[in-house]
Amino acid sequence: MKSPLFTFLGACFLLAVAPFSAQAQCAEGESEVVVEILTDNYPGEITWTLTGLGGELLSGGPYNSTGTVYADTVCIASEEEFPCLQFVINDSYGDGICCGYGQGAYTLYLDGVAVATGGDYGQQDLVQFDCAPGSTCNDAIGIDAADYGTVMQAEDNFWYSLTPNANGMYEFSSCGAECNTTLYIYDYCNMGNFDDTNEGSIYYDDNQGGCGEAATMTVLLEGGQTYWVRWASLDGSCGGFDWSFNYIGPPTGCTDSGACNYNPSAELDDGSCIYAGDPNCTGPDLIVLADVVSSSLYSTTMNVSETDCYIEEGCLNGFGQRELIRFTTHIKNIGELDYYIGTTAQTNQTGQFEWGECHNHWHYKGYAKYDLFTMDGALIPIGFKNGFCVMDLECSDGGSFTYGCSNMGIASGCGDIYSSGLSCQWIDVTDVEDGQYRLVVRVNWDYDPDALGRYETNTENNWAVVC
Ligand SMILES: [Ca+2]
Ligand SMILES: [Ca+2]
Ligand SMILES: [Ca+2]
Repeated sequence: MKSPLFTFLGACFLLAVAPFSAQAQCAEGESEVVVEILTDNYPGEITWTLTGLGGELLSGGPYNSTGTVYADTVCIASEEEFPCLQFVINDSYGDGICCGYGQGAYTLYLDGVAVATGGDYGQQDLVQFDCAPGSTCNDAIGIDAADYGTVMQAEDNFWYSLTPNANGMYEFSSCGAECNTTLYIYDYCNMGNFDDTNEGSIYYDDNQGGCGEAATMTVLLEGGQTYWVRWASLDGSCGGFDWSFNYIGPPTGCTDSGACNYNPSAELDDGSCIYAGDPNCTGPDLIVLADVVSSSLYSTTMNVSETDCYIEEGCLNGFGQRELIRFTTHIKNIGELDYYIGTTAQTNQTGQFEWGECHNHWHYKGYAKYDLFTMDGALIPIGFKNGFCVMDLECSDGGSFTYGCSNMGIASGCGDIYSSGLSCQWIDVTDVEDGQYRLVVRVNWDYDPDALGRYETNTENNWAVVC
C-alpha cells in the first residue's frame, strides 16, 4: 500500500488536474474500483472488505492515523455488465466514523466516478454497487411525479427511489396484477438490514391492503425525504408486473387541536372534528389478538456473535447458540380514536424513543412486553420489552393507513403486526428449563395515554396469554 500521506497528496493532484487518469492503472476493458477512507479520531475501530466475483477483492483497516485519507485500488475484469460488488464497513465501537469524533467518511469510486459515500453509520454499513439497475436500493431506479400512473416492472423484486415534492398521501397499488405481490417502503438504504420480512421498512403490505394477494397502500410521505420503494413477488408467481402510484392529496383529518380526534399530521381539515360530549369522543382501545400468538408459536435456535446488536438492544440474554420461542404479535385499535405517538423529532424530548442499531430506526419504548411465567405464576427473568415502530399494517376494520415508522401510531380501525420472522419477535429461553409455562404478551401495559393525552377506553383487554 502507498503511504497515507502520498495517497492524500496524490488524490488531490488527480482531482485537480486529471480526474480520470487513475484509470490508466487498469488494463483495457477492466474497471477500476477505489475505496477511499478518511479516518476520524478513532481509526483503530475501522475495518472493511470489498467482495464480488466470488471472492474478496480488497480489505482494509484498522488504521493508525486520524484525519487521514487511505485509498486502495483494484482492477476488475468481468464478463458481466453488472458484476455487483459489495462493500461492508464495520466500526468496532458501534458509532461509525462520523460525526461525533471527527469527520470521517468512506467514498467508493467506479472508473473515477464517486458511486457511494457515507460514514454516519453505527456498527456496520453495507453498499452494493455496479449492480443491475433496480436490483438493490443502492442502484434503485429513480421515480418522481412524471411517473404517476402505471409503472411497468420488467422483473420480480425491483427497487425504486422517490423524493416527493410535498407532504401528502401517496397511493401505491398492484391491484390489477393478479398475482401475489409485496410492497416495502424504507426511509434509508442498507441492504444488510433488509430481508423479505418487513424488517427495517417504514410501511409494508403483503395481503392486508384489500386486493387479495396483490399489495396496495396509501401512505403519508414527507416532502424532501428520500424513500426506497421495493416491489416483489416472493413466490415467483408474477415475473414482471404492473403497478401504479399517484399523489392523492395533502394529509386530511381533524386539524383543530381542541377537538378530541385532533390529528397533528393532517394539513387539510376534512370536517371530521368531534368535541367533548360527542358519543364517539372516547379514546383509543388497543387489544392483543391471543389466537394469533398461539397459532404462530414455534421454537427455533440462532447462532449469535458476541458483538451482535441484538444483545445490546436487549433482544437476547447472551451469545452463542440461543434457543428462541418465536411468535407473531397482532395489536389492533378497536377504539373510536387513533392511538397517536408521533415523530421522533416531536417527542424525543420525553425519552419515549430509543435508537435501534439493528434496524437503524427509532423505537417506541414501553409499548409491548413479553413475559414468561411458571404455571403457578412466578415470573421467569427473561422478560423483553419490544421496541418496534408502531404503525398501521392493516386496516381491516375500516380505518385508513395513517402511521408508519417515521410518524408512529395506530389509527382507529387499523392494526399492527409483528410477524414471527422479524428480529426480536421472540423470547430467549436458552436458560429456561424444559416444562410448561405461560407466555404473556401485553400492549401498553403501563396504560400510558397517547402523545395527545388520550387514554384507552378499556385496559382489561391489553394482554394475551398462551401456554
Ligand atoms: Ca467509531
Ligand atoms: Ca401479497
Ligand atoms: Ca385496550
